[in-house]
Amino acid sequence: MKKKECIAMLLAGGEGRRLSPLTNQLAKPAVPFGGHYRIIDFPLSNCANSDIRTVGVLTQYASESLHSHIGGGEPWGLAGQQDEGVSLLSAPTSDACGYLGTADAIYKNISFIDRHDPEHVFILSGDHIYSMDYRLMLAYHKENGAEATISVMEVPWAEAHRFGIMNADERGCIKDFVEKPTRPLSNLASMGIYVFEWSYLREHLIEDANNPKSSHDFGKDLLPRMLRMDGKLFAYRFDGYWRDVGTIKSLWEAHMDLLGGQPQLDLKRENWPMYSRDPHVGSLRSVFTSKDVQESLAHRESSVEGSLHRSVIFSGVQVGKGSRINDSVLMPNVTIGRHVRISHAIIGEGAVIEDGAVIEGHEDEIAVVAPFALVARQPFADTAEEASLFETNGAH
Ligand code: ADQ
Ligand code: ADP
Repeated sequence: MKKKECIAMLLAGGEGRRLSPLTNQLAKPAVPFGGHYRIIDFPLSNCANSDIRTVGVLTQYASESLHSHIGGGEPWGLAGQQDEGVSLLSAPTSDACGYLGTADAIYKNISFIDRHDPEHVFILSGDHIYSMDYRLMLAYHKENGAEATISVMEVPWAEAHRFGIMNADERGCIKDFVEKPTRPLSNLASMGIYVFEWSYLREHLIEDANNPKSSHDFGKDLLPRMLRMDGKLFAYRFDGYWRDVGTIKSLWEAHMDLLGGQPQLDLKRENWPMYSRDPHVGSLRSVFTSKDVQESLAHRESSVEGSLHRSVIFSGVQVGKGSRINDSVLMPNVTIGRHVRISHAIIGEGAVIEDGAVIEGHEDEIAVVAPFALVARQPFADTAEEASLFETNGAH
């Protein structure tokens, strides 16, 4: 096999407990997003658009949900030649512990990477919503002669403790890095997107695997170790849209970012097509104002007889007469009866909401209905508070 400039390894095995109940039976990267897509479509489309044609997808938790979505990678144009395309790399079943951490997942696939003999390897995460041209990051990495480059952005200080946080000098050279610090010393956050010189990463993966004290995680173990050993690590500043949608609130917010006349997140960028399992062109209608539908995005294969305001509707959804859906996300095949009121909520795939039911969250506490749950009308719920109580008990 001829030497490749770079390949990508896409980490998609995390359990996504904070997205529960949406992830009760789905891997986080397989959670539906944006009326037509699943979260993993974002990094896969980025690979296709950045001309990275060899992608290993590391799956573990609920791996079938990802395997059936990705298949051979044809929809992303990543099926190609024999040494190209998407390879699904599950934790070996012979190994009872599976992948012990993100670094261990890559360590256990060293032979896969070696077969492609790349100069550089991208390590990507399967649960981020963003469009990024990885070629620009690779060019920056090469210009600096870096051994590792981490994609970064400034995050609000209040959020900094959720990320890997670093300091870099004016040239971008990283001086220190702490994973999820309780008291962050900067707000320059790792986006969990890395490119490494393969021979350098390989050496560190092997040493990490032999360290019984390590938790085998990129952020907790590998990156701090590389810095201790004077590695040449650089920060690549990204200034586009990027969201880690690891929580219900952030998943809801990212959906709201799709709405309005000039959405923060535009899925229809001319030179950056989004791909998914089913063909997508023209599958979504964005409606800014009509009598009953305002600032919403709805799949063409959905039927809405009630009213929508600032909501995202996936395929197969039905909304009955007299129902009002505000600031909400209705995932595929949700059925909503008549005279239902839903606001600030995410309704999981296949759920059924019966006539007259009320599901009301608010901005600080988004209501969630589990996939395939049945929510009946609450017999005595006269106030929104009682209704949301019922919702919490009945549908989680
Ligand atoms: P986290 O988001 O907490 O922090 P983590 O839970 O390690 O990262 O998940 C990273 C990716 O790896 C996810 O896509 C997840 O699905 C996958 N993954 C987790 N465990 C896995 C396993 N055993 N096998 C395969 N895949 C697995 C990371 C960085 C931070 C950075 C944030 C940005 O560690 O430094 O700030 O991402 O979101
Ligand atoms: P046009 O853009 O000419 O109206 P399309 O069928 O391409 O025709 O799109 C119809 C609407 O659907 C557009 O207004 C656009 O906002 C939305 N849309 C189309 N494709 C996508 C997509 N991939 N992601 C999000 N929205 C899309």
